[in-house]
Amino acid sequence: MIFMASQTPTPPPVAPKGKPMEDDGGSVVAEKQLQKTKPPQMYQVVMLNDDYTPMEFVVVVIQEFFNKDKETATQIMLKIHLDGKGVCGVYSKDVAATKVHQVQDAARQAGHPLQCLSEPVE
Ligand code: TYC
Repeated sequence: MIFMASQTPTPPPVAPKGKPMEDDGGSVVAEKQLQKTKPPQMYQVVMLNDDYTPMEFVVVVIQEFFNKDKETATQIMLKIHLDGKGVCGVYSKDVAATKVHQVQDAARQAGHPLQCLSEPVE
């Protein structure tokens, strides 16, 4: 048996995103876009000052593991030396944790007490 549609279906009207839409009956349809994803929490790697780790070692560590040039690494090291701590870089949680381990492994191997940690960025 063959059925034939008497009318071709018309697609429903589409409202511009976020704007209310008037239908034929004059009623208002509100369309709300729910935010489903937020950007991932980022983590800053903070290095701590101590009285024993040589300045040059800290500069090299910052250059090597945080991809800074010598001038920038020196400025970060001096900030840590003067303020007690400083941010070396901001990363995803896993990458920040890896950087902390890399720094601490290098410091222990060289016999220095250098400490660093990662913390969520505000
Ligand atoms: N305070 C150290 C010194 O005078 C240098 C230093 C800087 C150590 C930064 C650690 O995270 C640090 N030799």
